[in-house]
Amino acid sequence: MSKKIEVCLTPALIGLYDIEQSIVVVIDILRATSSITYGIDNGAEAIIPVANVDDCLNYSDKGFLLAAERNGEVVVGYDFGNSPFSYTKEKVAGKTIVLTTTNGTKALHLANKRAYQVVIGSFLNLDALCNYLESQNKNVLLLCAGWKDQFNLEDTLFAGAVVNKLRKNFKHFDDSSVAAEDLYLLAKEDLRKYLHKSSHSHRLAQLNIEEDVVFCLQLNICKAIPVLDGERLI
Ligand code: 3SL
Repeated sequence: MSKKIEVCLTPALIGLYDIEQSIVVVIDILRATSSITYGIDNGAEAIIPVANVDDCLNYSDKGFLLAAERNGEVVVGYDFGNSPFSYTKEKVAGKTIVLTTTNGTKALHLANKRAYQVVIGSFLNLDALCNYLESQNKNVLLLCAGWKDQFNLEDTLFAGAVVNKLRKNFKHFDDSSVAAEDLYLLAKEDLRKYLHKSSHSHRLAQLNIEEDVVFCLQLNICKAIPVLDGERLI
């Protein structure tokens, strides 16, 4: 099979892609898919992504941790939100977390409806993810969660990093993947500096969570590749 890589630049465009036979990589670098990667790598039993804040409450009698973020902030009354620092070994090992976020969990739900398989990508697991994708005889769709259905820089940069790593083993690339790779090549010497231009960096800086951005841009500190199994990421 001559394998194809495509990049879906926002969840609003997902309907245009034929993903029944593709592995979909959901990408929300700041911060959902970075925190999910870190949590699973730190031994969380599962993370259940739900689309709405109220959906978390359906799980409130099961002894799970309930995590909810909207517009970058922890929703009042929940155990925590979307900061990677809430997904340390001490906090999540052996636990199931029910999580809802502004964009990341929404993208996961859209992908889960049709894809052959849904996995999680972040700079934290870049090499492990690329090794996995290389080893599979499947097309790949890199789905950028963006911000409220709009394009964003950080997810596109990561998509470009994946395209760049997989270039040798894949035959077909759509124009979005070529553009994402070009953007990555432009920014890769100093991703943090480049991302000072991004709207979400500004949003997070206003919330005083700059350290989360720095954390999420670390390369390959995790081996886990979270995968959706029914409603659970494991
Ligand atoms: O939208 C999301 O899924 C979040 O990652 C956004 S935030 O980084 O928590 O603001």
